[in-house]
Amino acid sequence: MQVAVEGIVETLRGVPPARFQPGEVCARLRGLLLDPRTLQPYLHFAPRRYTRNLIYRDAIFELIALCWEPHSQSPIHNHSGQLCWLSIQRGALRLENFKSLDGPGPGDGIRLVPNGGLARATEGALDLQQGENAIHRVSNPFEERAVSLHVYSRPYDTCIAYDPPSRTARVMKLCYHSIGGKLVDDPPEQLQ
Ligand code: 2CO
Ligand code: FE2
Repeated sequence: MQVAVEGIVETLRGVPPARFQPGEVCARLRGLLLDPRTLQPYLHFAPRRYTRNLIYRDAIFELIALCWEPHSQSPIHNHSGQLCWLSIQRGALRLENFKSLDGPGPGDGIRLVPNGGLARATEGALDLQQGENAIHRVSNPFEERAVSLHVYSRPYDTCIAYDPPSRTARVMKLCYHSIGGKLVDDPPEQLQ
């Protein structure tokens, strides 16, 4: 069954803050397919990169639609101390998890090793990042555009981005490409 974007916002707002935890939220997102007509206002693509489009935010969670052009990718980054649910709504994405041998950083001399994932996750797939050491990269190495819906609790304005060749881990600011369906005046450039 397809659900309107407004419906999932209301569903998530109805979760008591203390129960905004993996089990409760996974139960609401598992198998979720949004009505594409209601998602459309939040879909803004940009050449060669992914965009972050804010649908809803309060003190407990934010709901974001990410739009992935073919051959775009996120940096390798963390979700430390935060819960991150990712639900694929269109197309396919590669999900790669990593583990740091040297703590989360930021800093130098940080070695990462692969820690599982999915080479090709498709429509309806649900992923959860949790724990102090959640580090991952999401990419669209395929030939079709992809859209994913993300729930972050709590909302998240910075993360740590990792560069394995130089073993560095740096704080990175996260920006929205659109808010409530409206493009921001100065869309961010920093995402790959
Ligand atoms: N966390 C990244 C971001 O919000 C996207 S990868 O999926 O969690 O830009
Ligand atoms: Fe992420």
